[in-house]
Amino acid sequence: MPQLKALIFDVDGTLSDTERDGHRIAFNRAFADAELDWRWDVETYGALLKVTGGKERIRYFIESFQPAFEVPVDVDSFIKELHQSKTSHYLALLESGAIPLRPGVERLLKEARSARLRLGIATTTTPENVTTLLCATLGAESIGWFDVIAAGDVVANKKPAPDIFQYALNAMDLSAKECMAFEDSENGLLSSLHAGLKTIVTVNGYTRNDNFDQAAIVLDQLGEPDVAFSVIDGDPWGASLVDVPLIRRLFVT
Ligand code: XBP
Ligand code: MG
Repeated sequence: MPQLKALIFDVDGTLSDTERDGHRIAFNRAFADAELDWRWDVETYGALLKVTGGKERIRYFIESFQPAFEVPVDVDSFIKELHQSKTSHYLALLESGAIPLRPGVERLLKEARSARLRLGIATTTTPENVTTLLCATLGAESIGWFDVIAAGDVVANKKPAPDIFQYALNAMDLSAKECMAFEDSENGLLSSLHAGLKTIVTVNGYTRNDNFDQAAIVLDQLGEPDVAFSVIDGDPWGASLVDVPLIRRLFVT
């Protein structure tokens, strides 16, 4: 039976609830700067989230929601520049402290380190978004807690493809059977499962109704000593928060 050696975390929706009040706001500020009359309200953004990757999401929006938009000749450059503007706005939101970690994240990361479990990140978002989030919430030294920050365009095929988790496993020189993944969405779970990882899911407002078949357990959050998680699916083995003992229990089940 392989031994648990590492935890690999998704970022958006898992480490922090970044989409509704973070990325979505940043996209809208970039659209305003570009004098585009596009505004992604909460509901529209929820529909657009089925496409992972900010650049891919803009392209999908143009193709599926803006039939009358006069697409620039060099649409790739147009999207790239718009996305760079969005990322600048998103980084500013992170640096302002507007986006905290979800409950239990800091606690679990520190517990995992104390238990000598290695840590990795596998995310679709832009690498700078990850390091800035870690700096803003845990301090700059937390970047070094992770053996790999596998992020964004480092792989050609984004989630739900397994590429980003496979990239992280290769970088850590680990097999999927030695790791537990943490995700928040159906796209993310498909990615981690197809890469062969058991996966703990913590849902959020946008993903609560996603399909999480085959997840090790589905929760509303990781929990804290004074705030128990709610179990949406799976067996918590009597636990009220996600800690290393529960992860080990789920890992061998
Ligand atoms: C979520 C995503 C990202 C963000 C936007 O990534 O799909 O595209 O929505 O970030 P994950 P970018 O859940 O894998 O962390 O604009 O930088 O892509
Ligand atoms: Mg996510």
